[in-house]
Amino acid sequence: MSDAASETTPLPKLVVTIPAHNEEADVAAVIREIPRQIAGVGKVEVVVLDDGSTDATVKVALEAGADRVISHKIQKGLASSFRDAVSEALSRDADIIVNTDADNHYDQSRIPDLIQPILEGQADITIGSRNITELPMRFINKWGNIVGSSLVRTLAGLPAGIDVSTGFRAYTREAALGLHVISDHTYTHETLIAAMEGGLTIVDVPIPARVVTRPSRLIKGTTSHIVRGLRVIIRSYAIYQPLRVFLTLATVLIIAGMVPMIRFLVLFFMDDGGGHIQSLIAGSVLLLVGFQVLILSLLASSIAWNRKMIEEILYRARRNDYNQD
Ligand SMILES: Nc1nc2c(ncn2[C@@H]2O[C@H](COP(=O)(O)OP(=O)(O)OP(=O)(O)O)[C@@H](O)[C@H]2O)c(=O)[nH]1
Ligand SMILES: [Mg+2]
Repeated sequence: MSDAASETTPLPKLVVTIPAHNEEADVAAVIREIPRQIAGVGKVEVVVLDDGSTDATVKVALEAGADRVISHKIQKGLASSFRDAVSEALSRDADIIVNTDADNHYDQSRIPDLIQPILEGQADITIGSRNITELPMRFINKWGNIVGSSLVRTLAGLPAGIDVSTGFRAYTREAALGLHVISDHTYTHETLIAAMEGGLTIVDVPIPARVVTRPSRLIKGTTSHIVRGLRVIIRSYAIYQPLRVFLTLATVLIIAGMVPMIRFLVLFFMDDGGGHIQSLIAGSVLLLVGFQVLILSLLASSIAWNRKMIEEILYRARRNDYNQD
């Protein structure tokens, strides 16, 4: 690049965000491992989102060199912290945002690899996919991840192999401006479904993760984790792909209703109209419910159109807010 060109186009700024809830033992190592000089990047800053920690997370993070620590007085949850992290990074003029966890699970020295496709203009979002099948993770974490990942991948049409629940990701400023997380538990699945719907380019960057032995801050119990995970996935689909979800359901119900109905009609005409009232009832109920779901799919899709317009307005409002100097 010529001198004149480098003067006119400053190198992008990277802000690394770290959500943390009671992470005094590991957060310092994470912060220290973040490279502060990266080829192709002008400046690197670190922002920690302390979510009502009751230990020394804040003090330890500041001592380890965090540029800013934002504290929630009470624990608001990971998704809410992620929203605040993105806002803070945008208002610090980040061109690229990397999110990582505070438990030393991810290898921060690989951040340059994670952001490379973004620097090259090849990606809007990159996903640092872990070596899930080889990692000795908690049973529920591992299988929840494998099942949840393949479910979300297939339904959303994500590239094969992407680790849907990894916290190690990078976003361009534009992608971050368009992210609106609604869930309160976790943001990982929802952001990917929304990004695919928005036509963003998601690139997979396989980066092996380390084994973590400390108890999860996120998973309180197996059942509650499964229920919450399923709720997030179902809700995301109902919100982002309503026509697909409700039309599929309506088709299944209508087909299931037509089988007993046809049986009833055939027997009605062959036997001169006697009996088979059960088939008539079952068929009618299924068909009725099926057609109601069909109407619901139209309603849901018009609500989705509204949501898209609201998101467009939100995106423009945020762009105006954050891009002002
Ligand atoms: N802000 C905030 N951060 C949280 C909360 N719960 C967990 N975290 C942080 O989110 C990150 C992920 O939490 P973990 O406890 O590592 O979750 P995990 O069960 O190990 O899940 P994986 O790391 O994806 O395998 C860590 O940096 C936590 O400190 C929360 O309620 N609020
Ligand atoms: Mg973890």
